[in-house]
Amino acid sequence: MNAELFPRSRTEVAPGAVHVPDWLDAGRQRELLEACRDWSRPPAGLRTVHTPGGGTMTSQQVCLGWHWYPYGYARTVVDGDGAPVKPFPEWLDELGRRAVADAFGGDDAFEGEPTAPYDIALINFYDADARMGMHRDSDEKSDAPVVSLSLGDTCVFRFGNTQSRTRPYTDVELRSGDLFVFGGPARLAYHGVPRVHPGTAPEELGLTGRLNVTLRASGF
Ligand SMILES: O=C(O)CCC(=O)C(=O)O
Repeated sequence: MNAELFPRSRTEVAPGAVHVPDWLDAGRQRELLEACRDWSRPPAGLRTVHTPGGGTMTSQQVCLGWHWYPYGYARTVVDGDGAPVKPFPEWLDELGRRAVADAFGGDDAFEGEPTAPYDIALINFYDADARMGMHRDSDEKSDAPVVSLSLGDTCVFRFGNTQSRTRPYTDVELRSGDLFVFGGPARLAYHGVPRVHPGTAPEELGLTGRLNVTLRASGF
């Protein structure tokens, strides 16, 4: 039995930032995982990202639509094998728009969002030791909300403020199938993943580790 003593519900973590637990059912999670496995294969597959300051990101990444590198976007994997970035499928745009509608449904401040189609996906894979430091998603021109989907292991997702990497922030537990959307006044908030809880993925999913898919609109 998997019943929660205190069922999780939609929560507005900050103005414009919404957590929707269990947004993807088990079947949809499996489909998205299979797609992530395909996208991870070379060419333009899963890669380790190095920052200009000499750092190495502990999560591994693959991109669709536009290739993100620190700190910009390109049409080819300029910091990897040089291959053209994989195409962004239309169904991911539909998924992104549905996610925004479900997260902000009935919220007048988000009436009409997003203004641009989703055309970028960043897929991050976290093993047990991987983390992501506090950062802002600020390399896009569009201010359409960022849509984040989680698969596999549970993580601590730290959602902060637009001014600094430090407090105030809120730690949210993101589990497999959860949706997190941030737009409007929260679009440029600092956020990160300080911790992954290994071995917490749903057994039937068949994933060791955590995958996060963020959908963004480039506005390019
Ligand atoms: O893994 C996550 O939940 C966050 C990913 C993230 O912050 C990013 O892709 O910019």
